[in-house]
Amino acid sequence: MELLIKNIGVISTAVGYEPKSGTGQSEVIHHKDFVIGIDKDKIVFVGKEEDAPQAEKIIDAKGRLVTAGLIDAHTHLIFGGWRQNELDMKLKGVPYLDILSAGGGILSTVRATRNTSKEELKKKAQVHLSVMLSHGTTTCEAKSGYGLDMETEIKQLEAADELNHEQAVSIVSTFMGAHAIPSEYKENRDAYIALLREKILPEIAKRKLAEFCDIFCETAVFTVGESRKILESAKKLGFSAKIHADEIAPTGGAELAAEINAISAEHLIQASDTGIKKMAESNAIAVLLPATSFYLNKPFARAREMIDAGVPVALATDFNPGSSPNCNLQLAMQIGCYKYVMTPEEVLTAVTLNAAAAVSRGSELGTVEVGKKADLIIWDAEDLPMIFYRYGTNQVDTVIKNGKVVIGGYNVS
Ligand code: IZC
Ligand code: ZN
Repeated sequence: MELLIKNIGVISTAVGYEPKSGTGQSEVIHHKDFVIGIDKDKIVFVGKEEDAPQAEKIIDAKGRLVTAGLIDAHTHLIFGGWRQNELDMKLKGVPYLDILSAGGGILSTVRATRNTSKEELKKKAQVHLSVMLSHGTTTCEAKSGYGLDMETEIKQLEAADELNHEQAVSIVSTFMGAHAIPSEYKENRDAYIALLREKILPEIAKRKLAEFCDIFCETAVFTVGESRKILESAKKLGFSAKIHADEIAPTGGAELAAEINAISAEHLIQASDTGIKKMAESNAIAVLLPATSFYLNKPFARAREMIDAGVPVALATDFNPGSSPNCNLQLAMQIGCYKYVMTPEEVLTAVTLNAAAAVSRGSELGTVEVGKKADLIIWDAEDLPMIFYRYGTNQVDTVIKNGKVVIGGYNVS
């Protein structure tokens, strides 16, 4: 065995491979005085030190908390430019969708992304990935959707694919060409939808550049009918469906997610009672984005009701230049804890096992168990509540990714 983490105060972890809902969302085990054995990229031992195999190297966790690496299941990682010019409008109360209708918002990031080379996009995203990793994110999902044409969508997805191999954070790609109607199709939205279904989606599938297909199903963006059509085409090509659903207005996105067996519906601030009930029946995961509600000064999704209804809840940053310009998942966890009134255990499940399931990685990521990938965090905290209590401060000490120390490491001998 290559590595042993010993002197751990407590290992806090969800259990298993499937997303957790209802009371299961809080079923986190707190192992006291256990060690973790790692060989290559896998966890091979969790138990008492006297039963552990010999290890070549030891990490002293100094009596602190260990959890699985965090998984950020919703980001728009690759983009050109920023949108700090919109802050003033936002403070004056100009609605997010009005900025978009006037050709700003997503469309201004589309212009910037089209005008940025793949190498520049990668350099910029690399900085964000380093920030994510230093705050404990070991896997993130990354959506395209700032190209809205074949060339730029491919440029974004290739940038994500290359970065996946060049740095420590694993990246899972989602195609989101249906993020907005591009300006050049403003008067001919059906032609853009046909382009997506007939040309761009098949090309992305052929090149295997994304596993998921997402859509901004929202008033004045894509209707439920358009979203159904696009996602049905995507499913036929082998993509799993995700939906930006009921973020700003209740359009029936949660209901659609259930109807088409989407793996997840995301945002859900305005999800209806029926939508929540149908999601629980269909096992769709609710990926909630508390930092976005905070930043846009919007209501918070009804996380408690979703959990109680039996919907598995994941939390993510929604990192993007418009509605969530922050890629620190700890902050989203803390806002989720306070504003959704989720317990530390429920939030831990939301950013580990349920987030893993939301990106189809539940069998290999998201818990501290033998057989899972050795993606682990040693926290500068003695227990799980501490992470939530000391909000706004990065409490990550050491990050281990695929069995290798990638942040910290002064305590290895
Ligand atoms: O760039 O504004 N909500 N898409 C849907 C976003 C936010 C990203 C953006
Ligand atoms: Zn989003």
